[in-house]
Amino acid sequence: MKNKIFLYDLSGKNNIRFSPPCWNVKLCLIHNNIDFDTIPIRFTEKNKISFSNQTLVPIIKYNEEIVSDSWNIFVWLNDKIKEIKLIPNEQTRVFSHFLYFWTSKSLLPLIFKLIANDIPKILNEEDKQYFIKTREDRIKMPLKSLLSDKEKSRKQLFQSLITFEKILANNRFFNGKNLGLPDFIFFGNFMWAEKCSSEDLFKNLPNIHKWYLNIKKLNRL
Ligand SMILES: N[C@@H](CCC(=O)N[C@@H](CS)C(=O)NCC(=O)O)C(=O)O
Repeated sequence: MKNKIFLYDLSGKNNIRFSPPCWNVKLCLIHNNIDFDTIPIRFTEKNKISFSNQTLVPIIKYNEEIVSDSWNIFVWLNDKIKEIKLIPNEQTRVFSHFLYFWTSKSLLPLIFKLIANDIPKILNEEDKQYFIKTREDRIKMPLKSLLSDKEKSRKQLFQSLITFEKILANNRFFNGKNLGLPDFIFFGNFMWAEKCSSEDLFKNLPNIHKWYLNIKKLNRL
């Protein structure tokens, strides 16, 4: 890459970075030694990203090119920087795309139930109000009502992660021997929980815990 990539990254109080898809993209960039800078944006700073004609992060800006949505960003990186072989074959593309949907539609909502009430603590006042309002509209109930169901949510999370726990019994990474796109897509969800909450997502999931710590250590995170 001749020039630097800019990544618009969700930020909370004290510059804390906690967005799952932003972490997925950052891990990919860091692991592949790609030169980038992040531009912090708070929930209520939509004006800063209006150039992208949508309202969510991550967004990549490279010269005049603008790419939003983590999956589109991975595909763009794969096409742009051939040397990193991010999507080396059709199987990786399909499995990774499955994981992109599964993590955002199944895993993320489960983790959300466990950490939703911790997230406002890392936001400034304006963002806190925005977050609570938009998320309560989305789940159609008060965030606080999730607190009484935590034990049930922990069991649901364990049940959905057990398949992935088993895969890691025989494979170092979801990508096989080496860290790759399926791992990047899985990783940010756990980093999100770590940044926002003290909830332990790895209870009785030693392989996933080891995988997570290993990735952090390998990439000095
Ligand atoms: N499918 C999208 C999801 C993007 C997304 O939901 N981003 C959240 C942060 S995790 C966001 O920008 N939220 C802003 C808001 O809710 O106003 C991706 O993978 O990039």
